[in-house]
Amino acid sequence: MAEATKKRALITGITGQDGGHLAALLHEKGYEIFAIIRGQHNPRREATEAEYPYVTLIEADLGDQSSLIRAMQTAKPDEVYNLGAISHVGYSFKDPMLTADITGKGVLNMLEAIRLTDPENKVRFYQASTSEMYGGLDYNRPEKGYTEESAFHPRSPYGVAKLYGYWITKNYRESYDMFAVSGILFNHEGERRGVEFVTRKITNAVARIKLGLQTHIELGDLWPQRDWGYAGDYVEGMWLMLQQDEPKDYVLATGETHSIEEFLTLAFKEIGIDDWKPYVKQNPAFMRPAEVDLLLGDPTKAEKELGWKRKVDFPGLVKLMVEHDLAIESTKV
Ligand code: NAP
Ligand code: F7E
Repeated sequence: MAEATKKRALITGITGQDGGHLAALLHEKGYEIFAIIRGQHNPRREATEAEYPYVTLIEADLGDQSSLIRAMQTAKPDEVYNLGAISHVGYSFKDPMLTADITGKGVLNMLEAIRLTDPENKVRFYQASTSEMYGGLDYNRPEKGYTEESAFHPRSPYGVAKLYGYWITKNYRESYDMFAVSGILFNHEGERRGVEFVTRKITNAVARIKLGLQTHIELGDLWPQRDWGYAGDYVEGMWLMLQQDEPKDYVLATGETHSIEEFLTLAFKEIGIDDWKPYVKQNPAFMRPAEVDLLLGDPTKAEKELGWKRKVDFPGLVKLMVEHDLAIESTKV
């Protein structure tokens, strides 16, 4: 892309999993990339600067609207991707107020910052909405999976806060004619996933068990089922949503669902262990006051209208994560 026509993007959540994948994708596409980073000494700053040297970091916080206005004035973006959030469902029960402030009201702070700095209404806005808004209960679950039309029933302070973010995004689209959309994304994982999430916790432990660095893993409930895809595929879908003629919301999912037990089976097989049970202990500390039993998404609309389709399947996802963690952990032996 020629320098003069370079598109500009502002990302929130650059230090997280999706922020990293998205920055890499937008860089490949020739964007000039800006991202907000919070805190006076963010422990992930150095690694972020090393991995994404082409990203300009701006100090700002989703809880501080004036800092978001300044970030908009500095970045002058064509597109804003709001990926920042308190994103851990279990943690949201421990800090529900912070979750409401950042995951919920943070979306409004960002939308207002855009409105105040973009009088011509040109900026396109992506909101990281989530399958956690559906809640995974039997009564509202269509057989082929949740769609953009399904009813919501969030089961955690995180899900409730995200539902606010979803509705305020829709409201700004309808009220102010903003190009503001939600991607309703089902779980997506990969080598950049935080170890506090169950897939990476498992693949990291499996690698360490193989290398003799750990004897077992402690987990909560093993029966919940998730529609797990690869994060690299999902950021492509986010970008596609902002390239359309019309602002619309889309579900991104694989259309398959698997239990944590199935994930354990495949992950342990990667290191030659057929029976994972002796290596797994259940610990109630990792159970939640209310659980989301089963998530399954129907990505038909995104496939038809965006031409989006996930490339990595479930066994491929587990394999790439275990291989990545074996490579990282083997440097510690
Ligand atoms: P993640 O790895 O947990 O990253 C969350 C990001 O939010 C981090 O960069 C974090 O920065 C930032 N953040 C937290 N508090 C903030 C604040 N007050 N101000 C500014 N930034 C703040 O999450 P992810 O997996 O990449 O997910 C990206 C987004 O998609 C999130 O909104 C998540 O809720 C949503 N989502 C994720 C999935 C999934 O399966 N991954 C599915 C659906 C929706 P610090 O380093 O400063 O903490
Ligand atoms: O839990 C169970 C846990 O924390 C998955 C976020 O990105 O995806 C993610 O939310 C399942 C749950 O992801 C442990 O109870 C058992 O049933 O990996 P998770 P999540 O809650 O599905 C959605 C779509 C988002 O939007 C969120 O931001 O695994 N589980 N034992 C455990 N979970 C964790 N974390 N740790 C355990 O030890």
